[in-house]
Amino acid sequence: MRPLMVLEIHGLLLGSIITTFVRVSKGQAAHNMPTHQYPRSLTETPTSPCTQKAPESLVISDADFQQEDANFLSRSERYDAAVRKSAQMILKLREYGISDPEEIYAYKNIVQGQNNEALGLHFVMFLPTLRSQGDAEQRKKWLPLAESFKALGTYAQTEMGHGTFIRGLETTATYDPATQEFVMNSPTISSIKWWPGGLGKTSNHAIVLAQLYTKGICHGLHAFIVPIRSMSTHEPLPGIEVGDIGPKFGFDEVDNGYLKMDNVRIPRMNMLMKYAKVERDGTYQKPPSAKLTYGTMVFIRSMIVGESSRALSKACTIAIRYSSVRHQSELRPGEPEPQILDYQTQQYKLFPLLATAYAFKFVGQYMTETYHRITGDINQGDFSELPELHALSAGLKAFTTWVANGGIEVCRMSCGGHGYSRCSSLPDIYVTFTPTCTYEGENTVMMLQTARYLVKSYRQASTGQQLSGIVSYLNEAHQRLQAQPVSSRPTVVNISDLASLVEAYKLRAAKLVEVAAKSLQGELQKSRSPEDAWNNSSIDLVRASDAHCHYVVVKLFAAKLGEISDTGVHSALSTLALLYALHGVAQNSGDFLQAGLLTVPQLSSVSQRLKDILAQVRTNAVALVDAFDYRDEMLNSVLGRYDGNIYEHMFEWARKSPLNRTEVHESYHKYLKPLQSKL
Ligand SMILES: Cc1cc2nc3c(=O)[nH]c(=O)nc-3n(C[C@H](O)[C@H](O)[C@H](O)COP(=O)(O)OP(=O)(O)OC[C@H]3O[C@@H](n4cnc5c(N)ncnc54)[C@H](O)[C@@H]3O)c2cc1C
Ligand SMILES: *[C@@H]1O[C@H](CO)[C@@H](O)[C@H](O)[C@H]1NC(C)=O
Ligand SMILES: *[C@@H]1O[C@H](CO)[C@@H](O)[C@H](O)[C@H]1NC(C)=O
Ligand SMILES: *[C@@H]1O[C@H](CO)[C@@H](O)[C@H](O)[C@H]1NC(C)=O
Ligand SMILES: CC(=O)N[C@H]1CO[C@H](CO)[C@@H](O)[C@@H]1O
Repeated sequence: MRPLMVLEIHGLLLGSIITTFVRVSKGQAAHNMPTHQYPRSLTETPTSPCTQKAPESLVISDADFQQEDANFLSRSERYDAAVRKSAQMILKLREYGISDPEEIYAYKNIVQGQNNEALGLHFVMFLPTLRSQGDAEQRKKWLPLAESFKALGTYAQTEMGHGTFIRGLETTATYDPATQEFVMNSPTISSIKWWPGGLGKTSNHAIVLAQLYTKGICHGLHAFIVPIRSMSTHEPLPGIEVGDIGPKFGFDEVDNGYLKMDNVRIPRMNMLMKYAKVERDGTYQKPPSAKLTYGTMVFIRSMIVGESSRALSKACTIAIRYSSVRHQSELRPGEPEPQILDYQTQQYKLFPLLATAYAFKFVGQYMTETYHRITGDINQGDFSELPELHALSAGLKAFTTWVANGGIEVCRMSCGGHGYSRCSSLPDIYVTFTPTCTYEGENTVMMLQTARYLVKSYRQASTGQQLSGIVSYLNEAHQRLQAQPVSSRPTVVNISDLASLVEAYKLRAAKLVEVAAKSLQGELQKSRSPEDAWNNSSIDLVRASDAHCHYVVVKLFAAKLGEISDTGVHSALSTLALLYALHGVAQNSGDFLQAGLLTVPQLSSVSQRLKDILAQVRTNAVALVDAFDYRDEMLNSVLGRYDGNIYEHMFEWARKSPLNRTEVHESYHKYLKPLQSKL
């Protein structure tokens, strides 16, 4: 029996049933991939009919993906290994006929583990942008080149001096009718493209965002396909200065790059012209609607929500498994050291995060489903739900990445010193995940976008307009909040009842949207301009978005419970949902108190209830992380091993450190010995 099993025999069957539930309910389409049964021994864990883990098994059993530990490689070696894996992965995708973007995304995640992929941007930005913004002729020319990886591409938007505010980008594309070419320029240092993944060394093409000038007029940002390296020799082309931006917090294996262009001429047909056009003589045609480019953005943001759940559930798996193997200190004098998971404080750190990881999993599923539904509508020419989807994806991207980002670090610290070792995998998970708070829309800016939608909806509700979709609660809440002044309103929340808690989160969101809208209104009256008023209300606006997203997450978690028929699973996940909701109340009690949704005496009941729930979750904690179903090969964490046999493997891992290659390091001879002889 595995050591972890000896300590944790509760609830293993439950774990596998939950796995089944989560897998089945996400309706994961793995139809293109051959399925394999997991080679698990019956004595270790009960098998369930649905533990068919197609992509994982494909990758893990594949000798081509076996490799040395990236922790012991230099940055250049890590980049090299990442390119090799990407190249192999492409051949495999071909072999298995995987072409659906979501399936590619899933497969990529498994191949790369905690790290990134050298050709990531080619898949998530270059190809989708060619598909969505190229006209028929351009797609005919570029897609075969990109799909055969002759054209290796990235997406170069950010500049050294300009990120969030893309209208401020300085790169220019000036049309020259004499040669029917665009002349691309990076006019200043701050205009140098900076950050794009794969730009430094990997790509030979970049989709470059630049200010379009034709006939002396600037028409704003447009996308251009710029060849940056020779397709035969991979040497940079004339006028192009391209390279790697240097080491970062993480992303060691990725060549985030810079690009400076000096009078680089590209053919007219290299401007992506599905919507806006420049004719031969330089006449400019405007795009019909700016909304059309939202699709890719929404898709990527909904994928990032899934990323939040994945990163946090990995961190929880590692920390909770480790906490049940690790024994430390004394609780009762003279008795053996308890498992650290049996300290109430340890449970308080980890179990709410476990609940959060489940919550985000369901949010991710919901986002993907919603994206598909609304994309269907958009293809039918119905854009009505787009503003809501846009606001929702922006807010939930920010909400889930912020929470997961903080949560991963809590998991790491909860593992004590060993959590700081790279063998835990926690540092890697953190540094790889944390830029999701920044890229694809900086989180604060995303929250403010969601707030704009909320305030607009609030104003519509207060003029009696009926809202639809997720914000429709603003109608109801408006009437309710109007009807009763705070002081006389009875406490609405029953802290033992999830439905009542969902209701409380809703009213808290409504209240904070109201506060933000009123603050904005107040500022408008004394401000010089709406923009100044906006700036002066932005703390309240972000709080409102945060509360709105929190409500959506609690609501989706509660709704998910309705889909569960197995009573054991239902009870376990209901407990987690209650934990998630109550923990949020405790952490934001000020809001709930202020809105009159909670009384001061109730606060101590919330604390007591939370403690009861922690003890309840303890029984199933390991099973609940097992249910996330990460194979050891995917976690790549000594602390998070399925068998719990950590100490032996930690020693084995440390021995592999390159510093141990020789018994005596050369620095001894070079510096220490001479020093000793001098003193
Ligand atoms: C690992 C990584 C990979 C990347 N990959 C790519 C890529 O492939 N291609 C690419 O083009 N770019 C890429 N980027 C760049 C990334 O998209 C930008 O960093 C991001 O858009 C944020 O812009 P910024 O860096 O200018 O931050 P800034 O906008 O300068 O943000 C700094 C601070 O200012 C605040 N702020 C900015 N505007 C506002 C506002 N309107 N209201 C309130 N506060 C505001 C922010 O909240 C933040 O706190 C990558 C970045 C990283 C870290
Ligand atoms: C609170 O909710 C619980 C669980 O749904 C229920 O058993 C209890 O009766 C409720 N209490 C009140 C006062 O409504
Ligand atoms: C914004 O708020 C600050 C601080 O409260 C205040 O000094 C300033 O006058 C406000 N600005 C505007 C334009 O209202
Ligand atoms: C935005 O608001 C803050 C706080 O009120 C103020 O200090 C700042 O000057 C404002 N920014 C601008 C650009 O006016
Ligand atoms: C003493 C010891 O275990 N040394 C090991 C240090 O690491 C190298 C690999 O980098 C091993 O080959 C040594 O055996």
